[in-house]
Amino acid sequence: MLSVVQAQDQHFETVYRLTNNNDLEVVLSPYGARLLAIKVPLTEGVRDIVASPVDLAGQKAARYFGATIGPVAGRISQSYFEIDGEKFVTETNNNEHTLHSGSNGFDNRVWLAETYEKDGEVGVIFSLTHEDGEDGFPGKVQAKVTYSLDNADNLTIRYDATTDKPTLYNPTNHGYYNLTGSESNPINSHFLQVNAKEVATTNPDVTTTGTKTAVEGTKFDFRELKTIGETQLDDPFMLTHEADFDLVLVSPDEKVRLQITTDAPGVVIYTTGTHEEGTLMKNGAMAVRGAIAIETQGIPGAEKFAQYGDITLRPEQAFHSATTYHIDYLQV
Ligand code: G6D
Repeated sequence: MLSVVQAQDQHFETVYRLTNNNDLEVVLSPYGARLLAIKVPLTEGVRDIVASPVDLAGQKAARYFGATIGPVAGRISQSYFEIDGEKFVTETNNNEHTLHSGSNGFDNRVWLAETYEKDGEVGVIFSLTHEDGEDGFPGKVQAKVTYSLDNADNLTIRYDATTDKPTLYNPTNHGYYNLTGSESNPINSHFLQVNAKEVATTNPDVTTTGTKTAVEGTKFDFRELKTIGETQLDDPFMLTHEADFDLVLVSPDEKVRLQITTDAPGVVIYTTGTHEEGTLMKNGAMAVRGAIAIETQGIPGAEKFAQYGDITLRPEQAFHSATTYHIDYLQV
């Protein structure tokens, strides 16, 4: 039955459980306005496709699993940006760059939460005020992240924000997935399709160069559904938005499809490596390549390179973006 409830969880303290008429369940935390679980009701049992550390302490240690990232996702190279000729300096926390807005980013905040139910959907509205100058970002930003679940098995995340001064705003959800239901299985046999003809070219330190690389003939060519194999990704795909979905991830047994549609210009896809290996997760210890992060967003580096778009937010504007995760699953 379609419902949203606040509950106390032994591992994650306060959580919000969204359930629809098909018994699909989404679990959220106010810490980082974070996606903790998507529990898919397969015939053989419930399969949780979201990779997450086993408890809140693990989430705080690992930082980004399922979290809302912001005000600016990705790397701000050299930890500075300019707006209207004024220079702003942000925290250096990754080589000489700012990753995911620094140590005090959206993922590391406790958001206010308000549940709602309306015709055909239930959800949680997370809100946060990011004060002028906090972590180096100008403007008092009123940020909202709304998760909603409907009876057609769509989880939608909506991002809304306003500012009282020109600033940067490029949020994402840093969801990690393993559609087998256990992060101790490498994701190599998952199938992936990404409707993108180009990626933003990256440097060895994963900052972007300002150029684009055609995917044709490269490891980035996922224009047709195929297995991920040993492909390592930590790259921004530039979505074409030409098909009725932008990307899809399919489980090795083909019982679960995660079909994603977004109005964001791009998606950073990151296959985990050794630095997550061994993390104690809900469903076992993290294997190398035990999950894949899918982060719809503006193209990282846009604050430096106009050819990547514009992530400036001005007082006369309001930021709106939405990403829908449609979960298809076999119940036969
Ligand atoms: C690594 O480069 C990657 C990032 O893209 C990712 O978000 C992070 O690990 C979790 O720094």
